[in-house]
Amino acid sequence: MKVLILNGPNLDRLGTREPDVYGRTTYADLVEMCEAEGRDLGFEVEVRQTAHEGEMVGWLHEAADASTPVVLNGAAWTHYSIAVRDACSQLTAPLVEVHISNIHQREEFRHHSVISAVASGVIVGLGVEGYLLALRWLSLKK
Ligand code: CA2
Repeated sequence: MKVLILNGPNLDRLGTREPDVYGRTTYADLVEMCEAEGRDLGFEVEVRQTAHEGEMVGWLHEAADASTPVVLNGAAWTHYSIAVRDACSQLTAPLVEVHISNIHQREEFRHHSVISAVASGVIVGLGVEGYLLALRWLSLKK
C-alpha cells in the first residue's frame, strides 16, 4: 500500500537553522527515515515537499482519487490555507497531520490549525519521529 508524506513550505530547510525548534535532522535525512520506516511496515512511501500551494492541492487531489493515506505537515499553510484544508476534506483514506515542533507552545498565530478538524489525528511536538509514529498508526489501519 502506498502512503504519501507531503510537506509544505520551508521544510526542505530542515537541519540548516533553528535546531532548537526543529532539531538537526536534515530534509534528506527525514526522507530516508520515512522511506526506511515505510519499508519495515510494508508501505511504499513517497515523500514530497513544495512551496507552491496549487501543487500541494494537486497532490491532495491525487491522494483523494487513489484513496492513498496521507501524512501532512502543511507548515505555515496549516494556520491559514482554506485551499489546503478543503483539499484535505476530500481525502478518502486516513490523514495524519504532523508538526515537528509543539505549535501550542509557540507564537499565538501557530496555535490554530485549519487542517486538524478534517484530519484523522494530529501529532505535534515529537520532532521528526512524529512522521514515523504516523506511519506506524497507519500500519494499524491496513
Ligand atoms: O512544527 C512544524 O512542523 C511546523 O509545521 C513547521 C513550519 C511552521 O510554520 C509551523 O508553524 C510548524 C515551518 C517549517 C519551516 O521549517 C524550517 C526548519 C528549519 C529551518 C527553517 C525552516
